[in-house]
Amino acid sequence: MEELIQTVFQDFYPNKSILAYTIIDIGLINSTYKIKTADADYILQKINQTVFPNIKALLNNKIKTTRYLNANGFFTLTFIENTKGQFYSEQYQAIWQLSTYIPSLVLDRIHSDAVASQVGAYLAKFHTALLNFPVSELEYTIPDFHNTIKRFHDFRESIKVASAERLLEAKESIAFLESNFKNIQDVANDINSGKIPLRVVHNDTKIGNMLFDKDNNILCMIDFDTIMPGSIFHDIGDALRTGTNTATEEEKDLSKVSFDIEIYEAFMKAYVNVASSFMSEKEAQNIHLSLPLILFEQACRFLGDYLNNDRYYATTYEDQNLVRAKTQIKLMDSVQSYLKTKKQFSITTRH
Ligand code: GN1
Ligand code: MG
Repeated sequence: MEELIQTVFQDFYPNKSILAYTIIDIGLINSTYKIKTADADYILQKINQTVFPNIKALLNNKIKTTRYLNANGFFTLTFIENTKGQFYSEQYQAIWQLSTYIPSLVLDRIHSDAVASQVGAYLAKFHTALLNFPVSELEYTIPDFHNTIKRFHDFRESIKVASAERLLEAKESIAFLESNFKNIQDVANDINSGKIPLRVVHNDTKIGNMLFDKDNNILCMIDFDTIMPGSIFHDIGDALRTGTNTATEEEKDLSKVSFDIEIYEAFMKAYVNVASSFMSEKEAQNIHLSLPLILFEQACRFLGDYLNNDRYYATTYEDQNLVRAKTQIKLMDSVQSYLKTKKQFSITTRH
């Protein structure tokens, strides 16, 4: 392993030697290493080419958007070129990327209203910073990534091929998804038809993809693998999916999974406060559906993968994808009960 990391790193910095490296195992898709050298630290990442077969598109999107943000004074990741002037290295039949390490902390959920407000405002500023970036310059690294309708149909297909044991284990979760599709169907169709506008969005805004300083101030978002045209609802929903859960998506004890209303309201207020300057009427009217939409979609993905015998997400034990699906379903159920009783935010768009 050490030799492998050294060889790859030398494609970028032939004259630097690695003092130490550690594996960062929080993502479910790529393999990530933190590298220490005498004068600086780096993040080396091996891209999962099964999930991202179109590496050229992925690199195009990441490099263009991070450069654009940096050029406009919006602090973000910086990718490093190798000695051939490429932003990646091909070694050991894999594609590797190197970026500068940002000293920071990673949280798995939001613990206070103050952090919720910060994350909400940050996300709206991130969207604002990309408003003038031409959507047409981005490619679809994973087609239909947040096409919730298709995710639901794929989940239904997985029911047909699942083993009898797994079907039985997943019975209640399957029934929940079947009967709740109607609640998110309209907003999902409005996204697909373009009634809700396509913008440049991150598409993987779980709290674990945000870096904080020691005082819990957000520094930047990481993991630009899925930056693509999409809806702001995808980013809002994914940040809230992880941010408002009192447990993590991995929690086996469902009694610990509940919806933190205060975190939700603080986040939304701060997001809307910044984003009302650009949101369309249709976005303003439907923003409250962001969270149930993404919870539903994520539950379809986890449960579908469970029924497909865990082909997509990394797992370390049997039934892990079922556990993940159940946390999403429990949270969606609570969110829907809350939304029924709650008067929606009244948002005046300012343009
Ligand atoms: C994956 O890239 P990573 O591991 O942060 C997934 C997301 C899911 C998330 C669930 C490319 O995120 O869409 O929301 O797992 N990324 C991809 O934890 O499928
Ligand atoms: Mg990701």
